Amino acid sequence: MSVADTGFSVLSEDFAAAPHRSFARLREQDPVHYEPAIDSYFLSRYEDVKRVLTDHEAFTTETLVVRAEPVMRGPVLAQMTGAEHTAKRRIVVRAFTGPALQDQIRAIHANAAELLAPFLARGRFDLVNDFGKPFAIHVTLDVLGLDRRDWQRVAAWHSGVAEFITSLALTPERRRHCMDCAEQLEAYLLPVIEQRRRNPGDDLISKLCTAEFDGIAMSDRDVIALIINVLVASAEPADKTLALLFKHLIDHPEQLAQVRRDPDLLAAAIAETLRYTPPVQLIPRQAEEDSVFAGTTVPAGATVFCMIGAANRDPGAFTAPDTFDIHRPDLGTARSFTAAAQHLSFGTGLHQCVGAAFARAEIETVAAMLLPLLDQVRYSPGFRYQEAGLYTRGPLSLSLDFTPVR
Ligand code: 2IO
Repeated sequence: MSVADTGFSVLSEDFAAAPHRSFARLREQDPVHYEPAIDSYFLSRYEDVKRVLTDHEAFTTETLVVRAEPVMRGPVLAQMTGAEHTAKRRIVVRAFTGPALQDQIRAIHANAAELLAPFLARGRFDLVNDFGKPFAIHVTLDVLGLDRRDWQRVAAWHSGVAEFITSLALTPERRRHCMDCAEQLEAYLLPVIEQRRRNPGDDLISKLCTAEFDGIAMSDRDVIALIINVLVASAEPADKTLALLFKHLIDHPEQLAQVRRDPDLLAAAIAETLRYTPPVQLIPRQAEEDSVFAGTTVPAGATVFCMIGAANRDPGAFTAPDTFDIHRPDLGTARSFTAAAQHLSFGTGLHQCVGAAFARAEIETVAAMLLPLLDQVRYSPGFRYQEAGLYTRGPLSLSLDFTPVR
């Protein structure tokens, strides 16, 4: 079925208000949805999405040349293949696992404590804007080894870069704004890179500057692209995931009580939040050959968007998929942050998220710290819940009241 048949569009206000309401209809009646205004196909079935993300011959990340490279200022990990991909991916994985991750957990703690302090005695804060967004940027700056005092500038440049990557259509004015942000971010990073090449520390930028591939150090352009890659991938989904976790727990008081009693359940609550409401809703690929899905041909050269939110709610993959349940037997919590994850919120295949273990540690650490402090946590009086975003999606704000800490 096409747009002409149903009038349905992924670009409509209706869909933007609550995408999950259309997921079942898309999977059942329009599983290869074509969107003429942006000449792209939207796949919503679990098996189809999984096929696109694991058939690296038929579906490539070539789409990132236009969807990301202009603002990343060079190639990101997801664009690479073969030996270069293996080597550079390993450098980044090493910076987000093992002993490096232990250092990061300390930084996560310190940042969370500092940012939360001013709100504790007030008994009210906006988990997205007062806390989550600055927290995500602060943690990312620490990981990269950038100056935390620059956080507001970096946050502003980051939103421009993220807007470029996560927009399905951009006006020339917005595109110019995003490019300006990317250019300013690049100008800010260049002298830092020069300094780290001379005097490396143990931060990620230094590791990128000193690493060799084929006996040759990476160029400034390559280092910049990987820094912006890490910046966007770490900062953009973090506040959304944290706020969605708290929203779901507040909306399911019995599950909140269970997590409070047994913080070991937090990992399951985070995994279920990622499955139920993935902060990254779309993953783009380019079809390299004609491919048939459910009887419909996606032509070679087409842009294909994998609808992660719809795939994660496919009844073929999860029982009672529209129910938030941290105890669901088909979740597989331990696997949920690895290559064996059943949900597709970190993607799957060769380019599966390198930061999955870091993401879990980040959200688990901050949630474990927040829960005991936010006694009687509830929505503030008059608060109206709103989500935004088709590509990355999360609460615009989450104003919470709790018993003031004295
Ligand atoms: C940054 C979209 C938040 C990635 C992207 C150009 C590449 C890649 C992703 C995720 C999440 C961001 N794509 N991370 O979907 O590195």
